[in-house]
Amino acid sequence: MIALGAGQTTNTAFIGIQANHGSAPDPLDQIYFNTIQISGTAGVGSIPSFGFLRGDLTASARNQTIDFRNNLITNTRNGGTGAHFAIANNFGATASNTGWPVNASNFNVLNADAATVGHWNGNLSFAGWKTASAGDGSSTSGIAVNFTNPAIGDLHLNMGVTPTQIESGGTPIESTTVDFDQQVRPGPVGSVNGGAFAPDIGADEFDGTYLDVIAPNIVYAALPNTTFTADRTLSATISDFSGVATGGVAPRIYYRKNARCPCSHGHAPWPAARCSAARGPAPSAMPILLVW
Ligand SMILES: [Ca+2]
Ligand SMILES: [Ca+2]
Repeated sequence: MIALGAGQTTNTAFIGIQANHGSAPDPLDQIYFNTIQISGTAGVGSIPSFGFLRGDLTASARNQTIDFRNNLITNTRNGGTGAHFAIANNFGATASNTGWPVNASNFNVLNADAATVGHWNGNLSFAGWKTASAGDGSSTSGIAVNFTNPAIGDLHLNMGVTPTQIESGGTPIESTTVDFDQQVRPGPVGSVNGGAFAPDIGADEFDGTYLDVIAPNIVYAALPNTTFTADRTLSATISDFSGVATGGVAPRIYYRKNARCPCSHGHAPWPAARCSAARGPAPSAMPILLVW
């Protein structure tokens, strides 16, 4: 947990984590599961601040290899004329993808002003950052984060049961099996709010409520046209990051038969059929068996 800048009005380059070293060959920086908050208001001056920066703030680029995952950054600093970034690649130098391959950064929370989420040869929005860095496709930005007591650097999460992408939003990393509190990842043990199936983002594994923003994957072969009127079967495989429901809330398909109208103009509605529980290795991959 890294908390910088609270109550600091000076014109200072607050940097949560800075990868500014170099050697030959360039090293690999593996940066996982950090919670970083940069806050406060600069009274004057143009010096920027960063949650994470690769570079040394000179015109010489640093190009060590970056592996930056499962980090939670909130940069709320303001004031002065400098920008305040969540993440940056070589501020003040020409940035490149040398040492920053596709998805070098991913599964992070990158909170900062919407116009300065990232810096890669210019100030970038979250969308711009993802394009420039060719990464962070599974990251998020601009989400609510409530810490227990940020004024004293206690960045444990205090989210109640409000659904959040922080819960189970990380990706497993074999070398890191516990959190800041030595609680098991994914977890913690005794979680009751429906998450804990993947690591949480940041330093604090917590019992949050998962916010499902990733659509399920549905694979099926479309039925060909036919003149036969016998019952037909459609099989589908459905998978979802958070699992697939079974029983009374299992997926169902709506279908049309005998030219029923898919509208509400007094015609019979589309009938529906629920997937057959008999065929599936639910919940991760459950075929649908439909008969009509
Ligand atoms: Ca959790
Ligand atoms: Ca914890």
